[in-house]
Amino acid sequence: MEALLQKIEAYRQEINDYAGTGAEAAEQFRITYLGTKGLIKNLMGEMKHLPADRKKEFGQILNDFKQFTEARYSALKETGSNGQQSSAAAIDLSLPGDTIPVGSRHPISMMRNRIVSIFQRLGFSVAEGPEIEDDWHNFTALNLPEYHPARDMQDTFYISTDPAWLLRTHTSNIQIREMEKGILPLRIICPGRVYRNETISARSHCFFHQVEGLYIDENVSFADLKQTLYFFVKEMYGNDVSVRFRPSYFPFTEPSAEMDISCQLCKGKGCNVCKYTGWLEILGCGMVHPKVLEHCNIDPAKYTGFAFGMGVERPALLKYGINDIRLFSENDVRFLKQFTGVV
Ligand code: 2U9
Repeated sequence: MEALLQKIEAYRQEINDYAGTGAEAAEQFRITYLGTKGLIKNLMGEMKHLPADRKKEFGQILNDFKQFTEARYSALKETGSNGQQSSAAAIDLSLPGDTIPVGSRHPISMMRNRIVSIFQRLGFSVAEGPEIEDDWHNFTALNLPEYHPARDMQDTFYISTDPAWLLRTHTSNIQIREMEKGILPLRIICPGRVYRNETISARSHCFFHQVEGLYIDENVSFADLKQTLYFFVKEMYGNDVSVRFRPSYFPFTEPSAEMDISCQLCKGKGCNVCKYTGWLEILGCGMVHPKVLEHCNIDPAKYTGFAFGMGVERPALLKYGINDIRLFSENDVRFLKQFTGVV
């Protein structure tokens, strides 16, 4: 028994002084001391040769030695392959921290937020709606005739497994859904992504972003529409900008108009951005068609309203000097990081 105890003491010293590091050394250690043919198993085998009254005492000593060896093995395993300790104790708190790259707002989000916040200051609340929509909310309720070209498969993405559903072609479905709730007056601004089956190029994409607005109450007139949009333009483009309305046609508004601002780049003199007209088309608008009100159970004899819609991509291209619309959706950090710190 005494000889065995001396052996254990010697091993304890050996283990304490074990100089190996890294995964390979740890495995070698395990095989030597803790393995099925290792030293501890060997010592356990000696138990049967001891007198019965000393077995318990030896068992306790051996158990204690085994725990010590296992603890040393755990510490060795934590040693990195380069021999450096990776445990919490090895962390050098005086080193500078890792740099976390600062993200940026997407230019489309920045432009959308600018537009939306101007209307919020006029009392419009933000409303949102589904991007996958049915025919009623995207077309029929908006007075689009059955054979309107926009309904064509060439222009609209229908869900192939169930063509009763489609990807909305404008955010007007939001206004229909809000009007259907039957709570008036209604003053909402509706931002969102829309989808159209168009050939992708530097100038157009199969999805883009819109902001639309709707105001319905008693006695809302075209004069209200004009003053609201004048305010928007001054806030958005500055006080020195000129505005013009041109008559237009949309199935969901009557009368309808398009609004232009004087070209910001050439100050109205004419350049390649405004195609030498001096004007930039920025939005469409009009008085909500009585049929659209009726479709949403609103009495057109009592209520009137105006609506407008604009794309977000074009003003973002102009403001940030971007020449290719595809950059907005490619998630290239070299492009996106240029907007860090921009508001
Ligand atoms: C309801 C009633 C009327 C929204 C409107 C426009 C005119 C318009 C275009 C601008 C550029 C779409 O992104 S774009 O291609 N929009 O010209 N949008 S009036 O009229 C509505 C909407 C909802 C219930």
